[in-house]
Amino acid sequence: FTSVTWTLLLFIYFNFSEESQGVRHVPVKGLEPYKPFPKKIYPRFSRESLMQVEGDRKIHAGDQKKNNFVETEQNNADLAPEMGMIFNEQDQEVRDIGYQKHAFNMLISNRLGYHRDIPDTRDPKCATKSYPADLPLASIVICFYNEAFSALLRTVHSVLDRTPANLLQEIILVDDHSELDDLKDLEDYMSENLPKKVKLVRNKYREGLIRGRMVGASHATGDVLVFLDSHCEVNEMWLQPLLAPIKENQKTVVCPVIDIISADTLIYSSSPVVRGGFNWGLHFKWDPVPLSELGGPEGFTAPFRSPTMAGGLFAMDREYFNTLGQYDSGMDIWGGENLEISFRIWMCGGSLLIVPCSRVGHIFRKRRPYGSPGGHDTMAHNSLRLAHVWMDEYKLINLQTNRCLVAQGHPSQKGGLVVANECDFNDSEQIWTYNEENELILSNLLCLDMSETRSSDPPRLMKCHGSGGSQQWVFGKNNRLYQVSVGQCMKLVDPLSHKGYVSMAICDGSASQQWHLS
Ligand code: LR7
Ligand code: MN
Repeated sequence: FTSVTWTLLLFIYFNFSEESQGVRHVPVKGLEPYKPFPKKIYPRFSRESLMQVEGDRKIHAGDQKKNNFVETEQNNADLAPEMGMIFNEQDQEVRDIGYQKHAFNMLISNRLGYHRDIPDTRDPKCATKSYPADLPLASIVICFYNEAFSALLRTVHSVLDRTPANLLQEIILVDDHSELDDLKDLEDYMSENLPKKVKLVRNKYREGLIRGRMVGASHATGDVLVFLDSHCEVNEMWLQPLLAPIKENQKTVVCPVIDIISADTLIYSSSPVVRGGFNWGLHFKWDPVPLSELGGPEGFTAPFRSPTMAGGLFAMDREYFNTLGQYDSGMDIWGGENLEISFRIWMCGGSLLIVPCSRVGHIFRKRRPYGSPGGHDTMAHNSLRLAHVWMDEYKLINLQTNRCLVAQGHPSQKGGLVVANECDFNDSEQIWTYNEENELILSNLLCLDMSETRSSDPPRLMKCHGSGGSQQWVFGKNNRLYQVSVGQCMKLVDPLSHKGYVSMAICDGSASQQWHLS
């Protein structure tokens, strides 16, 4: 008799309306064909030039021209292995300080300079799409706090290089009270190298990215706000596919596909097409996109609906942003605002789409290289605000955490019912044994049983009889807990009630029928 000890936990998943009428498509009728934006070839390192670099070279703002760049169209991946080579102590220092302050390889970032070619990661069919000529004007808002100078400037230049000037109203940089010295000289670089369209706002105090973006938006004059993190590179034709659905419907908020820029090699690579979700800890996560959301004549290139956004990269009509009340200005520093604005959009008549033909790369770091001023857990603070504002009674599910199946009375009481209560992992009376006979035994005493009951009655705790059937429980598809003799699944009766009653019901894969062993 071998047995495994498990605790039963119940999670309830939040379902966004799935009764989709299909994906909306960007209209193509009667529009001018897209004329490719002239592609420039930028100077960059070749293997040879890199091997010849002089000893004490320091690559920094504006130093690019002094270096031995060679014109090439090579893919960034071809050059990457040597890009991080350390020739001397300065290189070592740049690399090490970079990891410490920014959590990515700043040596490579600096060497790449402010312009580089990146692979066009779009589906080839995207290049044949056309968009209206009279798209709304975009104001790009980029907040930064202690960003690596080269990463910030590459973000800005990639926008200038790959955005048609007639669609770009302005780029607004919001310095969230950075302390790094080189960022204090940003005006010098800007006045010498950047068009007047690029503006800089400095926060007097550290506001965090949420209020930082609100500051940026308050300076914007374009029709559409486009938010970007300060370590991004926009790809070929990134903006038009974002603006077109907004032109069509002011309440449509759109995200590009976020490509991956490696924190260690700065190699730019394509991301799979996924959509945003979340878990009950209110953490953002990626989910696969159901095929039913992807179909249509445009296939995988059509915008599709997403329950949530990752947060950093999206475009939204400026007026609609204001109508919705912008962000929750009580949120601090980092975290939670991405789910908050997603809920806000869906619950206030808008919709959120991911646009596969728009690609923007983002440096994915392994850790966040900064804290919050008071050392507070701002993610928790912000998520609680989100739960209180938007989740109504659903916040009870979220704030009571998970529930575990326990005896309603004493676990040794024969005929007693079971209920789902708050989990307590130190409570031995919550420990179930699930054995090879598919019996569920509570505290090594009684078996979960459905004998001589109507099929919809709640399960009881009875003496184990060892002959399967009414005491046989099988975990199956959709985390269901199937009762063999009754032919039904165990269900939490009212997920929002504190009572935690369970009963049997026809298996339907719904959230209230999902049970987990942990
Ligand atoms: O106090 C701060 N002030 C700022 O201005 C802290 C940060 N910032 C800036 C920062 O310099 C950066 O430009 O705000 C921007 C975002 O901060 P990151 O890059 O540290 O955030 P992240 O990329 O780790 O986290 C993601 O989730 C955040 C939740 O608050 C934000 O929504 C980020 O924008 C978001 N990034 C993305 O969505 C990119 C794709 C990541 C994924 C998945
Ligand atoms: Mn980021």
